[in-house]
Amino acid sequence: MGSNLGDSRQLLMTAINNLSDVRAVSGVYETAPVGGPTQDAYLNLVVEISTSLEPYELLSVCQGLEQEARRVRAVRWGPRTLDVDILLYGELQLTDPDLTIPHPRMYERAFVLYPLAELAPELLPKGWEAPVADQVIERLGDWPL
Ligand code: A4P
Ligand code: MG
Repeated sequence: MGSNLGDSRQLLMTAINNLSDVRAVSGVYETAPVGGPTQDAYLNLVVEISTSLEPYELLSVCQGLEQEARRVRAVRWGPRTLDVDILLYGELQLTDPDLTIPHPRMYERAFVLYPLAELAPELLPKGWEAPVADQVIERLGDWPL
């Protein structure tokens, strides 16, 4: 999840509270914006849930949370009250513009890898050369994010 518009901390908390079966929540990271126009810093975190929803149903839930936060889409990678992306769904691999899993850009992004490493340091998504924790170690120079 990410937010850099409005009361980001509150918006993230509300989104988490509206998810079912939350298993774990990472710390909240203040991160410099990656891509897009000049914009404020983000707050980012990662949540683990257990779910019986199918991937596209889960995507709808994520988009519902964004609507609850009154997200407006103006520019790509622009500021947003709330972004809820699916990073991983078990071992599933899916390539569809509407839903690509693992998230195609998670590998390169410290703002994803740091919080993810708190919850799943040993995770090794298919195609990755090293587990999440190792990716973080390689990016220690990126701190502060
Ligand atoms: N979509 C495809 N795969 C997925 C997935 N795994 N999870 C589709 C969620 N959605 C997925 O999403 C655009 C389209 O991606 C949707 O129609 C959905 O069906 P969006 O939420 O409208 O826009 P977005 O998330 O901004 O798009 P995009 O291109 O996925 O952005 P990124 O790559 O996720 O980057 N900097 C910091 N510091 N922190 C951030 O959180 N986020 C972004 C967004 C850029 N810079 C950032 C941050
Ligand atoms: Mg998104």
